[in-house]
Amino acid sequence: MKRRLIMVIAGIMLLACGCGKDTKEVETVQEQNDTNVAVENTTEIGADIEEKSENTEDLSAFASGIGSGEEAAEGVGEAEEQASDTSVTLDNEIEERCPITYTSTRNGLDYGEFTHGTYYSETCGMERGYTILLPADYTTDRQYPVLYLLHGIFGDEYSMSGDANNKIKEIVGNFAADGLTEETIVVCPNMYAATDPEMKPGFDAASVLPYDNFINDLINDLMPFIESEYSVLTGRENTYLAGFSMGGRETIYITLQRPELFGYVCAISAAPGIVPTTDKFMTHDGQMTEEEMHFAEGAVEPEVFIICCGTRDSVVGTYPKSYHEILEANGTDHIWYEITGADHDNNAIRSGLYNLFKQIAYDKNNP
Ligand code: FER
Repeated sequence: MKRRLIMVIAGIMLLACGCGKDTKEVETVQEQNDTNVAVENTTEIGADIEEKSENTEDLSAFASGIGSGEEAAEGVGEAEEQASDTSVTLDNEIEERCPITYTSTRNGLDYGEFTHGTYYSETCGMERGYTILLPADYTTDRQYPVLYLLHGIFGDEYSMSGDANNKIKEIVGNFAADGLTEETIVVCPNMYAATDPEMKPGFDAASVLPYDNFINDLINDLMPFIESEYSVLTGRENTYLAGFSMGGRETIYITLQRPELFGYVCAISAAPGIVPTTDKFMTHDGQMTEEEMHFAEGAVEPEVFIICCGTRDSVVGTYPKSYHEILEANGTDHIWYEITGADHDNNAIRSGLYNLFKQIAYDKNNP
C-alpha cells in the first residue's frame, strides 16, 4: 500500500516536472578484463540491471538525474555546443559544462566495466550491494585512489553506474588517459542504510532516516571492505566523495561530520533537509541547525569541497545555493558554482564529476 502510494505520488511529481519519460540507457556489459583480484562475490551488472524493480526504474530521474543526452532541456543545447570547444587547460577554474572530450568514448581506450558485489554491513545487519568500476588494466601490483559516488532518492547501487548519460566511465577514464589523474576506482554504494529490510524510501521523516545512517555504513563497513578487498590507496588525499541530490545532501553531511576522511568532495544538486525546512515534498527536521553547519574547530578539511547545482533545477530548486550561503556565513571553505540552464539532470552530474576531477588533477599536478 505504502509502496503503491509512493509510486503514485512519484508519478505525479515526475509528470509535474516533465521528467516522466524513461531516459535511462542500459549499458551492454562487455567482457570484463582479467582483473587479478579476489572478487568472487562480484558479478557483472548487465543482468542485474534488467532485474531492477519497476519502482527504481520509474524513479530513475530522482536516483540518477533527468536524462539530458538527446533530450536536453530547452536552452541547454547552446551551452552544450559551447562546451564542444574541447581544448583543456589545466587550471583550477571551474567550468560550468563538462567538455565533450571528457564525455566522449575515445577510440582504442578501454574504460573497464562496472561489476556488482556485496559486503556484510554490521551497521545494517545484512549483506548489501555495491557496483564498482576498476580500471581496465587493474592490477594488484598498483594501488588506486577511490571515488565513492552516491545516488539520489529511490536509487540503489545501480542508479549512478547504470545510467550511461552520467558518463562516469568516460570522465574518469579520459582524465587518466590524458595523464592528468591516476587511474581511479569508482564505488557506487546503496545509500539506503536501513536495518529493516522491509523499509522503503519515501518523502516522510521516518522513510528518509536510513539515508542519514549511511555515514555509519560507509565509514565502518563499506570503506574497510573496499580497502581490504581491492588494491586501493588509502588516506584522505586518495579518497574522494561525490553524490547527486539525496546523495549530494549526504555528501555534505558526511563531509561536515568527518572532513578528515575525504580529500576531494563534490555535492551535486544537493537535496533539502540538512537544516530544518519544508519544501514541496515534505517537512524536514534537519540533520543539524544552520549554526551547526560547519567543520568542527581545528578539523582537517578537504582540499576541495565543491557544491553545485543547475540554475533550472526543478526538484531541489535553490536549496544547494542556500547550503552555500549558510556555509559561507559560517566561514566554511568550499567552492560554489551554478550550471546555467541545467535541470536536476545528467548535465549537472557530468559537470560536477568533471570539475571534481579537474580540481584533483590540478592539485596533483601542482603539489
Ligand atoms: C526532498 C526533495 C528532493 C527530499 C529529497 C529530494 C527527502 C531528493 C531528490 C533526489 O534525490 O533526486 O524534499 O526529501
